[in-house]
Amino acid sequence: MLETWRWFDSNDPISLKKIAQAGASGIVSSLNEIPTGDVWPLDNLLVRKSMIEEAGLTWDVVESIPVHNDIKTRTGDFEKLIENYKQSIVNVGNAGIKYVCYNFMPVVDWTRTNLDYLLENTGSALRFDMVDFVAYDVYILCRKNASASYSDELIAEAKAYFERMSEEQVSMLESNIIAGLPGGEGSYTRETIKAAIEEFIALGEDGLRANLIKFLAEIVPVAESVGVNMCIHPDDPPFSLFGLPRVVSTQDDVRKILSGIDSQSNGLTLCAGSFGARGDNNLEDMVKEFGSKIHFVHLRNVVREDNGSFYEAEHLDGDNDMVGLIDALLQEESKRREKGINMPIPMRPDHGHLLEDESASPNVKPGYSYLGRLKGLAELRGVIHALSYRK
Ligand code: DNO
Repeated sequence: MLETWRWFDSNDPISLKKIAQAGASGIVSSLNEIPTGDVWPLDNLLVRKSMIEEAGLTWDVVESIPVHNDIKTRTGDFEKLIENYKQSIVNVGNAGIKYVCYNFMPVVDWTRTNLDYLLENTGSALRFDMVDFVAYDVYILCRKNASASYSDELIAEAKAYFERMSEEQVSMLESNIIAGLPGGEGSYTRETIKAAIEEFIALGEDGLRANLIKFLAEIVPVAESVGVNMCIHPDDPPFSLFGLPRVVSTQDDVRKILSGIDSQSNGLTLCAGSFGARGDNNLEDMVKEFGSKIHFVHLRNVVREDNGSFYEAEHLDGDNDMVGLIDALLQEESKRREKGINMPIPMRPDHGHLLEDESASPNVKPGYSYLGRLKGLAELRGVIHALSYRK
């Protein structure tokens, strides 16, 4: 497996030098400075690439080229936006980068309710708490018909929680949910998010999936022509939020996407933490089924709770069998080698805990601390080495 690391850009508090010292050889990055929907210029890609290479690293994966909401709804200027997206893929291919991660989450990108969840060891983690989320949706955002999306029990708990909340807690929860997290797409106010939600709810799951397949039908041949492998990132969390349709949450969802447009360039980002937040997703089985179409992996673990809440655990701890998953990925790589295909799977330690040395540092992005990821990468590397040695 290729050890990679997410580096946002030159404003990232974690320097390329530190990343090289962590032992990663590859970089996962994105041109965040380009507004969503615009073409990524080849020149900007080449400048970013040479910065990375000067540090002795390689730019292996683009994460993400964000997909504009108008493409997801096929409204407004979507045809022009798709043309721009194709041109960005061509430019990425011409810059020599082989993988493009993207997602098709409606309205909100990855979502957590608590960015500083205290762990027993006094470090902190990211958490998605169902009761907090329902309190926001039903009692703070006051979305129309929101209560129809949840059980009576959850609504009662959310009401009790909302009644205890201070104003400060309300605004913190609101900004965690709607202001957007690092690398995420979309930042809203209460009014703009409500309008966006209505539009997507009207589309429904079948409508959203059909729009994804139509988008892929246009971009995948272009990706193929320049040697780029598209890899869709799952919904995070992998279930409906705000009553919105979700189409990349389960093994069956992925099956529909990959078979919708059958091409090596139409692949998957296996994000263990996202898919693994559902107990009914079997990660090893996904590796076996989707095999050669797995182009990129995010290795991260979660502890799930009964009502749908979860928090991000140590990389080797939590409810997903990380050793089993890595074993399955190594087997997939050896199948590729047997066929003479030189495509090691890029992986990155996804997120990390916030530990003492960085806890007072104002610039650390939620989930993207240095030490937490350094620890995660070291543990994962240990597993990879041990399993590779055995084979
Ligand atoms: C969170 C990430 C997301 C992800 C994008 C993929 O840490 O997994 O930012 O990169 O949603 O398009």
